[in-house]
Amino acid sequence: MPAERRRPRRRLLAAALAALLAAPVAASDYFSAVDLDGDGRVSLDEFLERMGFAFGQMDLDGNDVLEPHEQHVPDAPRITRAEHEARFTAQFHRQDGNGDGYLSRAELLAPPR
Ligand SMILES: [Ca+2]
Ligand SMILES: [Ca+2]
Repeated sequence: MPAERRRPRRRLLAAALAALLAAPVAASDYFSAVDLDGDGRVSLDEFLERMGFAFGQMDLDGNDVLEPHEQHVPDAPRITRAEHEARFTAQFHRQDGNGDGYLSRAELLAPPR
């Protein structure tokens, strides 16, 4: 593995983003991080942008596939970027409780459906 792949800073960033996706961290910060234009609601584009950014940070070799070691889960199935987007598109619509095409703060922070 080339040396630049092992830079601790990059590993820490990937781990931090993995934690961000997995854990109910500081809720207001998470909402603000996803609501990129700050209009108080999260569009599908914003949601996918944020999740795509996390994908890019975890995809250490940049091949648009997350291998198990890149997901920090030994038995995780490989995930392509397209599968990742499809998964989060589906989750967006499940979270959109009132079906208006945007996630409110409450909808975004609700337990995953
Ligand atoms: Ca927004
Ligand atoms: Ca909504």
